[in-house]
Amino acid sequence: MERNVKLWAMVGLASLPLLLAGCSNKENLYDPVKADSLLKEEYSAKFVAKYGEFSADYSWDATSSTPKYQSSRANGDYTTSQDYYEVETDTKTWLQKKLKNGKDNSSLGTPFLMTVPNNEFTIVPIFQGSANYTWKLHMVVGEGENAKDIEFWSKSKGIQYKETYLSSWKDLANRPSYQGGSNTEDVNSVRSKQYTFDLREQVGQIMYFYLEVWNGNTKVGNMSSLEHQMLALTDCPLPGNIDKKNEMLIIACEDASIKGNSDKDYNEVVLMVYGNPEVPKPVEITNEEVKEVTTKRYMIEDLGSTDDFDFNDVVVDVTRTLTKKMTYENGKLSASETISDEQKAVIRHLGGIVPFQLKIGNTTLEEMQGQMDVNPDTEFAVTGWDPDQNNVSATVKDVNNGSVHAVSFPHKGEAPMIIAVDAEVQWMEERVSITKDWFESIKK
Ligand SMILES: [Ca+2]
Ligand SMILES: [Ca+2]
Ligand SMILES: [Ca+2]
Repeated sequence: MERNVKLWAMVGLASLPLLLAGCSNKENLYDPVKADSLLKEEYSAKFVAKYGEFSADYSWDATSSTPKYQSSRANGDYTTSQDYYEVETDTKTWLQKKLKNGKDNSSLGTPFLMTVPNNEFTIVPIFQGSANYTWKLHMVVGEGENAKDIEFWSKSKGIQYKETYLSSWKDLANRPSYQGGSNTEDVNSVRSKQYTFDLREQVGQIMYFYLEVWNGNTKVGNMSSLEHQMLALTDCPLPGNIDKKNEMLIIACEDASIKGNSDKDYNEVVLMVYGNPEVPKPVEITNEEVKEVTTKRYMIEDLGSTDDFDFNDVVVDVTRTLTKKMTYENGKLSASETISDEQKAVIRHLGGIVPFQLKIGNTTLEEMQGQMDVNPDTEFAVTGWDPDQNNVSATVKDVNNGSVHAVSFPHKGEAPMIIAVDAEVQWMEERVSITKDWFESIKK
């Protein structure tokens, strides 16, 4: 691979004098096919001259989290910490205020699932209320045949406590019922083992929790976040003993069916989830429907000049919103069906002079005039965009000789005229080239 790139780069550079010579040859200018290939060769050569060689497997797609619901099984699962995490008093105080014991707290949240973040995240049980039932905590990652059900914790497992009058830590599982049993409400301190997951291979996929609930040897049911048996609370202050780079989320669980005679206080077990920089993002489920939104920002070079790489000549955000109908069985997702696919494109910025025509998915937009340094924010309905395929292209017109150039999303190893980034990434100032470190963040 490396060798090919070098060779390709040398050819690119060696052809530069020929190209310059070619420009004075009028015959070449009027051969549109030749003009197109010459211009692109010139562009590639200058790109390599400016940035040096780049890996032949760069994809030029720097977006971080594309939902890929179809991909393979989770493999790494999780690791259990050697040390304990001690729950801060502030967290416990916040929790007890938020989740009033014995009160109906169901309005604090909706049914939800989550999406797998592109970083490790950690789950810690931080509170247990009084409960006769026992339970096993499951996390499901992915859906359909590839769904993986990971059982990673059970009631009181890995939790220790200290009474006000004791100086030593004891296992919660052995706390006598006359002292309060597994309820941590009135103990002085609580500490727990932590469960750290690395599911980056499944980034963007669906994940959710459920409690498998038992009454002695009789199974009561699966109490799932999909069916409003859990709350996702995002407003808890980050504890002082968690690094500030983390985001955190509280998951509060109700162990009796809220369709039955549950008190709906959601404090039988409370989990803290944290991750740097992100936790699994809760996604609200309304009427058993969920919206999966994917946005990519495409930054396009219009070839109006081949010596700047500002990638701001056309900046367009493309968004796909899939509405999926979810079907459950025993608290687990049994099927999801896409019931609508809405797509739009918004032209965020123009910074070039040549006329251009965008094609996004199956939709070819009207030709537009190039404009310098404007943010039109004009929106168009589009269809057929596939975020995994990056099927976005443009035709640009050379106003001097009328030649038309097709600009498409680059194949691996090609000098790019289009780059995909997250919609939060700002475009460059006029004629300020993107820097090389942009490519270094691009995944292979
Ligand atoms: Ca309850
Ligand atoms: Ca440019
Ligand atoms: Ca420009």
